[in-house]
Parts: sequence; structure tokens; C-alpha cells
Amino acid sequence: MSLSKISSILLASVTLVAGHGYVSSIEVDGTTYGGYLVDTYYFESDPPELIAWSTNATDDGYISPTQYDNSNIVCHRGSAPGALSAPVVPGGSVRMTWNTWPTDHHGPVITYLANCNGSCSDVDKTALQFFKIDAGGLISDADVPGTWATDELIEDSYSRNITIPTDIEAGNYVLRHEIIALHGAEDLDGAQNYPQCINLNVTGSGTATPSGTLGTHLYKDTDPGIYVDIWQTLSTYIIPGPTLYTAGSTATATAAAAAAATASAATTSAFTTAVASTTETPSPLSAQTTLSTSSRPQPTGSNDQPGQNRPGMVGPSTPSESTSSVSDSIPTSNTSSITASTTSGVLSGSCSEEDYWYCNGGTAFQRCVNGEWDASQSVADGTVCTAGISETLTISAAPRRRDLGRMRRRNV
Ligand SMILES: [Cu+2]
Repeated sequence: MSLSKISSILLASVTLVAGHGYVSSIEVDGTTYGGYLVDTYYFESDPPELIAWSTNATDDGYISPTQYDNSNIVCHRGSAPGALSAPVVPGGSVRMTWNTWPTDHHGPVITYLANCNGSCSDVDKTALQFFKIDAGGLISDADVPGTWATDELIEDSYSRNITIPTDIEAGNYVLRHEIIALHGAEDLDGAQNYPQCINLNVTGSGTATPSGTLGTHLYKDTDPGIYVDIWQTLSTYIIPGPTLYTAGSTATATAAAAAAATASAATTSAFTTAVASTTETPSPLSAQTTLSTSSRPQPTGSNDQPGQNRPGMVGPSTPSESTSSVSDSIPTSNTSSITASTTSGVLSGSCSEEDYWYCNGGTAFQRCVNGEWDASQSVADGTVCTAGISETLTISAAPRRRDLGRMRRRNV
């Protein structure tokens, strides 16, 4: 073994003491599979064949928000597909177990699937389109920085259980499992993403083909669940990434999305690709209460995500009674511009600019998802958003309580 490899191993060991982790074991429908032990296998000339993807992240490091458009975000740095796949039935269970996780690296734990449309062992990761199947975020914010899905994971022997949707079509899928550590996320580019991938072979006779999102389009550095200060009390936490897929949802392009494709001349190519990759129709079954008191009919599908915890959420800011004409003022096609000056109150119904954000008076926000405005949610205490409709939701700090400063832990 070369000296450089030896010193790399020593460095890796030192980093392990610092305490990041990776998925070291996976249980799929009762069968246990080994994870890619990056601090061991990377240095072996003939590592075992696995369902897990390999990476070269021997420092147990992370992907930062400035790299969200880089293929490293897909399945971690230098990742390559696993040679094997684990069979799983629709509705079956996957238990992802990490070797360790540092207690102060609080944040959401999110899992996606992407159909390989063929073998996953040689799939192009940059072409995979992921749909979210499981997500945990802020569980309780009784004590800042709160109890998070990571804390549940640690409590459950560094593990999280995921259920495969009951209706997806048979085939080979990549399961992308990810922890996002937010202990430094009060700084732009301060979040830390730790993605881990495995291959599954879904059996059965399902027919659903949920549409997904390219790995490089999952997140933006300004997403409210990415750029967030967990060291102050949060009234709500928005789990980042596309809408949670639940069995029974349909997955066809909507007329609204098609109309959106012809929308604003001012919209960017990023917007166009977002439309192309986001065609999932909200589930007609997810008849969640829409957090709007508009007297007009509710959107046919709520974008509330039933599997996502939003504890501490106190509902929308008191909606205005004068919202009835608001959605009429939002053009659905051939829009040259949409300005804040024409928009106020809680929006409902169709929207044309997919993935765009709407900040209502600085205190609440909504997003255009699948051609419909989703539920209005309050911004976190101590923050304000910049009013109007825009591609990015700009949240800035209102005057902050600094007495929590002593509780902060800097990035490690
Ligand atoms: Cu760290």
C-alpha cells in the first residue's frame, strides 16, 4: 500500500472521530445488505459488489448548496452505481442504517426514487429523475434548535424506515436517501447535504410512473428549508425538494403546466427545465385542507404533503377576506411579467410560473406547484420575505434575538 493511501486512511480515521456518517447497512424486505463502507472499500483494489453506490467521499464530507447544480449532489461525490439490486415489493420496506451521526447535525432526512428505465448498474446519474417518497423534518421546536428527523434517526439506532409506494410500476430504481444538516444553514451555502444511493428492483404489477426531478434541480441555495436559521424558534419548517409522492397520485402533464411552458418571455431557461421536469399532478386523494379562506373553489389537489411533519406550524397568517379576485389577476398564459404591485392576499387556483414563489406582504409565502398555488405558510419568526412573485423566495433576517448565540455550533 502506498504511503499516500496510508495517510489518506489516517486522515479518514481522524475525520470519523469528528463524526459524519454514511449508510453502512440496508435492510430491504427483511434481507440485510452491506453499504459502501467508504473509509474501507475505497482503498481496496477489489471491493465487494453491492446494491450501494460507491463514492470517493472518504472524508465523510458533504455537498454544499453552491454545488446543487453539480452531479455530485445526485449520489455524493464521485459516485458510481452499485452492481447489484435488492428486490422489493410495492409497499415493501427499506431500512437505511448509518454508521453514525453527530448529534448536533440537525436537519431533515429525505428519500427519493428514480426509475433507471433499464439496468441501474450502468445508469447515467445525471439523467435520473427523482420523486420524493419519504421525508422527515422538524418534529418539535419546543427547545431550540428543536427535535429533527436526524434526532429520530439517531434514536432509532441511526436508522430510518421507508415504505416503497404501493402503486409504482415494476422496474429498477435508484433510491436516493439524504440527510441535510442545518446547523450552519443560517448562512447562505451553510447547509450540508449527505446523499447516499442504493439500487432496488421493484416487483409487482403497479402502474404508476411518477414524474421526477433531476438531481441537479432538486434544491436551490435559497430554498426556505435550506437557508434557515435553526438556532431561533421556527414557526414552521419547509422540507426542501419537490412534492412528496403518495400512492394514488397520477403523473400526467397538466394543462396548467403546458400553459406555463408558453408563459413569460422573461422567464429563464431554468424555469423551462423546471416545467419539463415537474409534471406530477397532485393527488385527487390528498384532500387536505388548503390553508386559504378564499370563497372560490379550492384547487383540485392540495400540495400539502401528508408524510411531512410540519409541527409547530400555526397555520397561515390570518387570511384576508378580500382575496376573491386575486387569482383572476394572475394570468395563466402569455404573461410578459407578473409584478408584485398587482398581487396581494392569499392566492389560490392556477398559476403559470411553475416553482415560482409568492411572498404575501413579507409574512407569508406560497409556491406554484403543479400549476396551482399551494397553501400559504408563515415565514419563520424573525424573518421576512420580499413581497411579490419571483423565482427565488428571498428571506432576510428581521432583527434577531442574539441570546441564542451561545448555543450555536459552527460547521465541522
Ligand atoms: Cu459536520
